[in-house]
Amino acid sequence: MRRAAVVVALALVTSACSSTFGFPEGGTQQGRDIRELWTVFVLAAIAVAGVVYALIAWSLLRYRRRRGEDPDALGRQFHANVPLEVAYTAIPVAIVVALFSASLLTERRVTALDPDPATTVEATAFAWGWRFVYPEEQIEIVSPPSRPGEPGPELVLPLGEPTRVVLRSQDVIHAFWVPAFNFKRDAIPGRTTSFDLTPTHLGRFRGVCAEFCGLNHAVMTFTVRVVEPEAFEAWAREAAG
Ligand SMILES: [Cu+2]
Repeated sequence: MRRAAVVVALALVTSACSSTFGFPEGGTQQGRDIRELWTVFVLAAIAVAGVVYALIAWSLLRYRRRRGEDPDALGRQFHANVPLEVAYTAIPVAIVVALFSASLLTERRVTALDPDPATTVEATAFAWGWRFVYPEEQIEIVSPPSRPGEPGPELVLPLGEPTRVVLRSQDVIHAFWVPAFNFKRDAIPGRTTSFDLTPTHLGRFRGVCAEFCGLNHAVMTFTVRVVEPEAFEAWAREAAG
């Protein structure tokens, strides 16, 4: 029985450590960073829940009314317990400070701009599509007319290298969202915002507009294709020509 419990506990702990707790793994360095922060939060939540449930169970069992006891009797009454009160104030505050600091550090890393990105894409959102311009490579990719089933334009990124995305909107508020990258950024008319994407996985990833922007919002999609850096060079030469 005890051995079975140990096996179950070990299985839970090891699966928890390798699990992403339902969060997408993150197809970029920045996305992974966010997922790791999520993992820290879930582990902290599990630890807090474990302590709370254990205390509830202990209180229920330890202070239950036993047979033959006076049903109206009160337990031992006391006023103030300074060490206990300090502990149950200081520990949650320390947890909040630690999680806040972890969030702040992650946010700084995720939003940091590489001083020397491998390439730059000027992404412009409009109702209802996207224009991706690579100024260095002299490439322009524009949405085909958006409609259901139309896959939208393709953004090509080199693997393992930071690509600077300079995001703008031409008309109303849109949002650049690639669910597999754990990343979303609003495109607000009159404002320019920049972020870096450093892909860690080859493949195609679905991108969508994540801010309701009118009739064809739902079909305002795009695809991100991550290729090896050499394949990116080859693609860029061909696309420019
Ligand atoms: Cu939209």
